[in-house]
Amino acid sequence: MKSKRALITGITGQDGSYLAKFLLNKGYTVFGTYRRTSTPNFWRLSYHGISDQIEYIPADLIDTSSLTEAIRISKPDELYNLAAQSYVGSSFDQPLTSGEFTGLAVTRILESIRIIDPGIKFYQASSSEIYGNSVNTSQNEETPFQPGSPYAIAKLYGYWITKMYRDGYRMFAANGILFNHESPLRGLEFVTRKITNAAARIKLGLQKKLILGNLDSLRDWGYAPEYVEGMWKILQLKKPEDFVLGTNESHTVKEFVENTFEHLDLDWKKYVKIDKKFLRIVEVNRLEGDSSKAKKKIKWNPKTKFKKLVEIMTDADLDRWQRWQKGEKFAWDAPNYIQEDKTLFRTIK
Ligand code: NAP
Ligand code: F7E
Repeated sequence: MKSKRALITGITGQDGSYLAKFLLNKGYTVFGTYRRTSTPNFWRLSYHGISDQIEYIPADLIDTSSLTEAIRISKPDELYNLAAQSYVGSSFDQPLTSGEFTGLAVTRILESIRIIDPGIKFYQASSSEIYGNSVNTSQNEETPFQPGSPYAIAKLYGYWITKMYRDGYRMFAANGILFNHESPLRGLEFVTRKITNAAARIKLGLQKKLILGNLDSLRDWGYAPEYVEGMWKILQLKKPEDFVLGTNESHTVKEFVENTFEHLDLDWKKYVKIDKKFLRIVEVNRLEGDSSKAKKKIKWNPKTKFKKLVEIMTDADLDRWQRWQKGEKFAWDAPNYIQEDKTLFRTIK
């Protein structure tokens, strides 16, 4: 039987790399777009040991012809649109490119699919951020949206345009409304990895303190490899539908800090400081994903609980810094990362 073909935008990111690995294991031919950067950033694909199994296509979300060309060359059965400016914090600093990459680019891809081959199945990486400060304690597919950041507003545009192409052009276009999902491959600016990376360094005497913003916000944190399986399951249905993927549990940032430091036998209160520069212009206080629909219709049921997730991430960062101390060379992001507390972010006046 001919192997299926998948095109992943954002293959160099956390989810892109896990999804590529998952699809390769299923026998897919995997194509991935990457954008030109001054320094190579394929470390996640190297981590999985799959960098030589991908067919790479250069493309940028602002460049329509490059996206069209990617679809024309790869002739995918399934297209997973994971590329985006994905950091909520940066969307306040760069609201316009966030709108371009995270919002308008979805239409660029959908239009290219419509013109080249409307039979391609399309997955849109939507986000729990579109719920914003919801009055509901947990959110499902019926919960009203009230996005609070340029990122969330752009994602909501992406959500609606995906639905519009599904309804209007009868295309297989589906939104996965994913709640936070993390892993040792998470970007260093996101709070979970910022905490586990800093705590590992503190444990080894490489860092003295960890500076954070709002410790009270509640998030529903799951384990990324389980979420990419959910993306695939959404595209295996006969008819396109939108799904919430989350763990149905929420925890505060403070709990994440406590669990991480406790796992390393450290007293977090000695090391964690608060600086208002890390407070969001608009904060989303509580998100918790009710994924009953996904459980029922696509048999998606995340197994990794909060405490286990903290341990996986903390152990991975500790291990990497220990290997680094021994002079081992391996593909990794942390040694080249900037000191975030020296960055002048846009702040609340
Ligand atoms: P990520 O690690 O930040 O990866 C984002 C990817 O997008 C990277 O490959 C990045 O390329 C690419 N990209 C950014 N701007 C681009 C541009 N202008 N042209 C081409 N590629 C561009 O994000 P992630 O955590 O894997 O998330 C994947 C998707 O799911 C994103 O759309 C995100 O918004 C969404 N999402 C994530 C979560 C979560 O908790 N992880 C939850 C809900 C939704 P570079 O490597 O070159 O930067
Ligand atoms: O913030 C608080 C911050 O940046 C989580 C993305 O994948 O999930 C992610 O968005 C919480 C917020 O993720 C710091 O204020 C405190 O309340 O890790 P985060 P996010 O904004 O939830 C959604 C679903 C996505 O779609 C996004 O793509 O942590 N927080 N102190 C901090 N956050 C950061 N980054 N840094 C701090 O120092």
